Amino acid sequence: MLKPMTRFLCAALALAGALAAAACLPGRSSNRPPPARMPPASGEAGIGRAEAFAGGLVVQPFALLLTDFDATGDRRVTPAELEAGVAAAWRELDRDGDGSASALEFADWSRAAMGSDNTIPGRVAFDRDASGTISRSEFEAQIGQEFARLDADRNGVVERAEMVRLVEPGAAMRGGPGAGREVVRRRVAGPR
Ligand SMILES: [Ca+2]
Ligand SMILES: [Ca+2]
Ligand SMILES: [Ca+2]
Repeated sequence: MLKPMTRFLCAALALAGALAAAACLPGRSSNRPPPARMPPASGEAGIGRAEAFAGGLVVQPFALLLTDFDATGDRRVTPAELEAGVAAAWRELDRDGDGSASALEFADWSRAAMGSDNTIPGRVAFDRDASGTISRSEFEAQIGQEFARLDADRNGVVERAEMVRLVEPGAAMRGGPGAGREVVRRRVAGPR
């Protein structure tokens, strides 16, 4: 509580001007806006924490792979670049050169090329005959299917605008390995 004299002084100052009076009010130092709310501590840069996604454009893991295929650097992946890119990717994937990609080979390659070993398409999608390994023809077929899916305007070329996808707000997002998996699954689960 303010002492009587202080209250009197404040009242007098209030007549002189609101700014001076504000300096007398306990607990209110000025008309300064409240301090900006700091973001919550996120630990390891948010890795592993589910966060509300504000919505926006996301890049799919497969699109990351396609950017590797863009040999000319014009940000478009042509059928010729696709063919050469698939051949190069297969050489990297089938590390021991035995003509098929094991689960371990796929996991290592997928992490390096698409950022995660838990992507869409994943190993199960590539292994079309469910043999447990991926043959070169299975690899080529799945890559071709994904390429065609991204080529929204069906001109045979995948451009950057076809590599991003709009995601609605509120979808769960996680950082780190497997990031965005929930979102992409929701989108891919739609019409194909
Ligand atoms: Ca192999
Ligand atoms: Ca197979
Ligand atoms: Ca296109």
